[in-house]
Amino acid sequence: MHLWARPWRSRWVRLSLLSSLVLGLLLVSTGVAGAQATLPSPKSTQAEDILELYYIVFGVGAAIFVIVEAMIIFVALRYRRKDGDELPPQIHGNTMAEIVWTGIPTIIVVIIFAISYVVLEDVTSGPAEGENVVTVDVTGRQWAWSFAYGTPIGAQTTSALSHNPEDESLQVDDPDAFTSFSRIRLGAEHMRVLEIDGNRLTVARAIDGTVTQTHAPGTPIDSLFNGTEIRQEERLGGATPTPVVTVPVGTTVRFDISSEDVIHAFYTPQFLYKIDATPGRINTMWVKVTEAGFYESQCAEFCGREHARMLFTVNALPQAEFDAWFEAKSSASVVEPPPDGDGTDDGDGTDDGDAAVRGRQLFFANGCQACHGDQGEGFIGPTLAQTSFTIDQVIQQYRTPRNLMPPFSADRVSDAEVADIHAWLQTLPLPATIVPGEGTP
Ligand code: HEC
Ligand SMILES: [Cu+2]
Repeated sequence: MHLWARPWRSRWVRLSLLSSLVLGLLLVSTGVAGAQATLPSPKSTQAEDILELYYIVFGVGAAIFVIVEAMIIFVALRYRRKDGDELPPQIHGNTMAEIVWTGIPTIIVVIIFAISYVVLEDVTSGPAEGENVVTVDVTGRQWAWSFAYGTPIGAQTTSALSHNPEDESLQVDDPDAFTSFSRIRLGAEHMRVLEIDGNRLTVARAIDGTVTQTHAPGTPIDSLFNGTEIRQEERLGGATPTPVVTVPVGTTVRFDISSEDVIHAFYTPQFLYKIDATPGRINTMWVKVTEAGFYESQCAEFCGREHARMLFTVNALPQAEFDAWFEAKSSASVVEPPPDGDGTDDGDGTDDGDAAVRGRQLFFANGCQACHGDQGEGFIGPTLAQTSFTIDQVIQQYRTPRNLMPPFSADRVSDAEVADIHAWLQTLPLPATIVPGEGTP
């Protein structure tokens, strides 16, 4: 009997009906995911190129799919077996057909390769010679991001600094441009000035996980400042303080991305590509943003317990607003030298200046600034400047943190050192926006 008379009788017809139903449901379910189901709209020139490439590849794929499916359906219907059909002639090997079906895909692959290569070059090669660039140093760590910016300090090295991280002495042409504890950048390497002796600086190298590089005499020096801002955002189903990186619209931004601990990934959906933050090396991402706005972003590499909370936001400002922001931020973050520890005491028999100097060094040596900010202003952790916690409460927080903060045992930070850090925190100015904690004033 003819197959099409009672199609549901056929096992194959029933099977294909069932599978189309399942496939259809799957397809519909992708729509439920909302924004995740479609591509984000591109907000950088690089992202526009990437999207174009995506559409080309998708178009080629879709055309091949349609042609192949149409041919299969046509052949299946037109040449389906009819009652009384004999076995058709069997063909073995056809040189022409083989050349065609090898040649066409090869040509398609070569074309897609060539277009991809051009786009890749475009996206990764940075701006033309002499074009203005804003460099942002991005540091990922469990589980936060921080963003540093540099301003030329007008000084340069007059001696070389070798690749060896033990090499910590550096001669400069203008020592007056530095204060002890200035944070500087040579090439892409971060350092902190520990001591100034005539023209010689003693530095702590490779902070923020930056790779140690070689610096020839004549290397220009930038003064670095922490440009991370905090914004209260409705994400993860609640209000979350999220670190913000500020960039200009229309000027190429160079993100130098690194990590202090494990591998993270810097990902802004509207840029349409992501770059790993790898400890011990710097990966660069070029972006020329096309439209002002806040772009919600996140770590895109599973990096531990709080990975899902490792959010950040790109704040793209029109050039003039960015310049004003940069100006204000860089001058506000000139770090005043700490009390000099000259032996004066305020009546309690201790030299508070001295304690504050040590406290500040300990604060940075233990990486507290990563979560609490260079000036204890607060970031992923609460504002610590002028904390109303007693020393005992602070010690308790260090040994057994209430929540996210990693514990610091007594052999890492002794009770006496906690007291020094506490003394320094009391000397700090209160920031304009307080990140709340239990001991914030
Ligand atoms: C990984 C991020 C991180 C690091 C590193 C970190 N903290 Fe914290 N800190 C936090 C968070 C988050 C809190 C809020 C309470 C909690 O999660 O335990 C906090 C709370 C505190 C508090 C209590 C403040 C309050 O008002 O509630 C003090 C004091 C403090 N930290 C000091 C330090 C010091 C000093 C260091 C360096 C030795 C340090 N923290 C390192 C994240 C961090
Ligand atoms: Cu991460």
